[in-house]
Amino acid sequence: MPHAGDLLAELLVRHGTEVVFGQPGGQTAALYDGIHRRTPRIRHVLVRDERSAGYAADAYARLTGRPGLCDVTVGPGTTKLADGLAESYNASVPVIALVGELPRDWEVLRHKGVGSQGLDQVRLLSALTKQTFAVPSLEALPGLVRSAYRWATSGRPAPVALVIPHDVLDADWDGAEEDAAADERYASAPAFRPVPSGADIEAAAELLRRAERPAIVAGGGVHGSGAWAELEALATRIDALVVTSFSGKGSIAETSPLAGGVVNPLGREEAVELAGRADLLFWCGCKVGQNTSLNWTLPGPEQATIQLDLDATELGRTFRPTVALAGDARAALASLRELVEERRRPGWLEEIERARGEARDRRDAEAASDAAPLQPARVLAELGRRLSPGDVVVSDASFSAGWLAGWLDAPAAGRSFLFARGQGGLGYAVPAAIGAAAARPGSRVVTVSGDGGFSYAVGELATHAQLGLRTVNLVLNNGSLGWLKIWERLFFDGLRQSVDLETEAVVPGFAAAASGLGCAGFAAAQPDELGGALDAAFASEGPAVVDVRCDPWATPVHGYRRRLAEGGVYARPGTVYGSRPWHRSPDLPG
Ligand SMILES: Cc1ncc(C[n+]2csc(CCOP(=O)(O)OP(=O)(O)O)c2C)c(N)n1
Ligand SMILES: [Mg+2]
Repeated sequence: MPHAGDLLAELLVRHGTEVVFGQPGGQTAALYDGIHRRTPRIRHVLVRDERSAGYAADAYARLTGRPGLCDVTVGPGTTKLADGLAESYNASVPVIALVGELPRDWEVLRHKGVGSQGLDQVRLLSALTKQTFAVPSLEALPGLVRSAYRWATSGRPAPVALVIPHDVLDADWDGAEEDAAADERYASAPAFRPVPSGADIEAAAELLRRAERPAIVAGGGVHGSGAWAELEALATRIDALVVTSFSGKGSIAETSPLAGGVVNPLGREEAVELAGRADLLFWCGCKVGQNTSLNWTLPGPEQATIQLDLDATELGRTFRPTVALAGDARAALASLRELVEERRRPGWLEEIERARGEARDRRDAEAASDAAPLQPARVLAELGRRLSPGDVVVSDASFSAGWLAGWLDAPAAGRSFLFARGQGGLGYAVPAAIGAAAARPGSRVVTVSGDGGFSYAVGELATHAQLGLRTVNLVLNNGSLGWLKIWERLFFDGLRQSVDLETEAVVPGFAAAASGLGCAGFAAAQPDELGGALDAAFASEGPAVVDVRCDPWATPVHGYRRRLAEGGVYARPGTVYGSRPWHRSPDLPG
């Protein structure tokens, strides 16, 4: 007799889901049975930690636009999933979590504190999702699965959780065809593409016509909307600079003369410089968070702004845009392109070209370093030479994001870089690579992590090996929590408390760990060892790890570089937001 696990798996298949990432428990075994019977229409990927299931689902969703599916068992499975859901929620990524629960008649035991593994999962998950549904019965299951896809993909994409009691998932299902019906409209995000009002579009077009130094700040929403061609067409028509958030990297090919790179305190210098000089900043599918706004200093009070977001509640959050556009990026950019006449801005183009050239020269000089331990700039430049079109690059949190943003160009428009910018949690890259590989089966996936971040996720190398993934996992190993080491030194008078990850006697070796877990492992301590280690890793059939010994004081954060060069001791930074007033962006003159 088929059971609710069959019904659930069938509903997933009918919604276009082809893979689910997770770790089983007794409460969810029926789902595994349902998936097993439908393989290869749908398959299950076993990860070593539920945190990884969330990150893998997140990466899969970012690369495909379809909801990423993950499953966990009741209690400890759910608490470990929190990291992934938080990342997806804050980065607006559609994910659906299937969560095991105690049987319904054990509820009373949970409340008494004796129902094994029970906790208030709905309350916990509600803080981490746009919507959490407790499934009360088998009869309610189909409607709530359809609702999960609907909530995940319509409006602002986000994670959704379905909490399914053990007895509901084990219950017999009569196999009625109509139960498994799906609404394919919600199989990928965005389910709908709302168009901003004609008057708002015209007002935005007028600003774009008049701007002398227009700049577009492209966020993850450009990728989510698939608005690459429309963005480039508009930018090219008016000679607009295009800078991006980390999540928006690749909104435009960074080889384009209009591309300024990632604007962020650890992004590209020219992006920061040029964005500050624009007379019009057009924020496009970007939530204008702390980092992309350079600690809320962008937009400046004298800069006119257009803000475009699918989620209207984002508009005007930290400043009042001159023009606000509520709608889909692709639709809005296409309309603007139609309305705005072609106009060259030679002075602005020259400024862009000069800033790009000067910053590139400085980066090239740093990348040419022969120092040992190695400069991460050199490592990234060497990595870049080995990447092929179609490769996916996944960054861990910490400095790796800045090294990637600065020293690797997005070679073409499209999403080929993934950053954990929702939460910035360490340990994202290696698990996310599992989801990236599922989303892009033919592609090589490259991860870049620090040794601290990599340590969170070492166990997942066994998953890479078991699946035979074509991954190259680069560890920028500075023997420490480098970010915090620098922070303590600068802001706490040279402090060095709990930031070192090794002693003279004990130095973790990630190449050896990799080979112990079924991957190829390579190490480079000297500049002349680096090329060979990378070549060997790229030539590997299966997953490889390259452990590179790096300068512990190297940092991509502009402010730290300056302070380290000055060698001073600084006041504790405290918070900056409270001191920045909410302001109204002006109109352009004339
Ligand atoms: C889960 C988590 N814990 C703590 C932090 C705070 N944090 C930010 S950067 C960092 C250091 C990370 O070290 P590593 O991965 O080796 O990178 P490095 O700074 O050395 O380049 C820490 C602890 C975080 N971002 N995420
Ligand atoms: Mg480190």
